[in-house]
Amino acid sequence: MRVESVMHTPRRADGFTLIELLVVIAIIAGLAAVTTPMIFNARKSGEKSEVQSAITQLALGIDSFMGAYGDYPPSSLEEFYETSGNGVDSGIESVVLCLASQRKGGPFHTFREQDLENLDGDSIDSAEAREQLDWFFGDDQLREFVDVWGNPLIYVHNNDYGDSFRITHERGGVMGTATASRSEEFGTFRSATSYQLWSSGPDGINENGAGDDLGSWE
Ligand SMILES: [Ca+2]
Ligand SMILES: [Ca+2]
Ligand SMILES: [Ca+2]
Repeated sequence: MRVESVMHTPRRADGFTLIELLVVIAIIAGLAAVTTPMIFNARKSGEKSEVQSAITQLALGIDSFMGAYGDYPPSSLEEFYETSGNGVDSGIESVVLCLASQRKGGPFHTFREQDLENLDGDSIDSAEAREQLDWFFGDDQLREFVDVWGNPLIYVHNNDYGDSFRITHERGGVMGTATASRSEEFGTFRSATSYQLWSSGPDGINENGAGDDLGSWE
């Protein structure tokens, strides 16, 4: 009897054998390998939906501004006022101030604090612009609307399709340039009679509306 008990795998009534434990660990590791990319993809897809939704909301505000002022926000406040900060991110800075205007039925968008950042640290000193737009921020900061990846959205009025604009490329102030997006099929400008508003997408690299960029025309 003593010999027989040694031949069998020792087993406690309240525990696992080493092999059972290894099997459980292998199953858990296998499940993690399958579910981790799924969770990553779900998160990325959720972030993209959030940015696309923010673009849609801003587009509604831009259309309301158009209704009140008879034109879309300019690609740069410099077109109407003497100054426009440092000339970087001018389009989206213009959109933020125009939609924050309290004149003619504004503000035209309800901004959340986490969506706004002054990435390039500039300000506007035009008393004329402040008087005419009367934005509700109450200061002279030229804020950018940033996506969930921390990069500013890019905006161009149809008057300026074909022009090149300086943009903040990513956090930390690396500079890049942007031009209005063209249809890959026809080579014509998208939203030809209105405006373009887009995010550089999850990769944080502006591709002028191509690649993983997310645009108002989608
Ligand atoms: Ca700027
Ligand atoms: Ca700025
Ligand atoms: Ca991109």
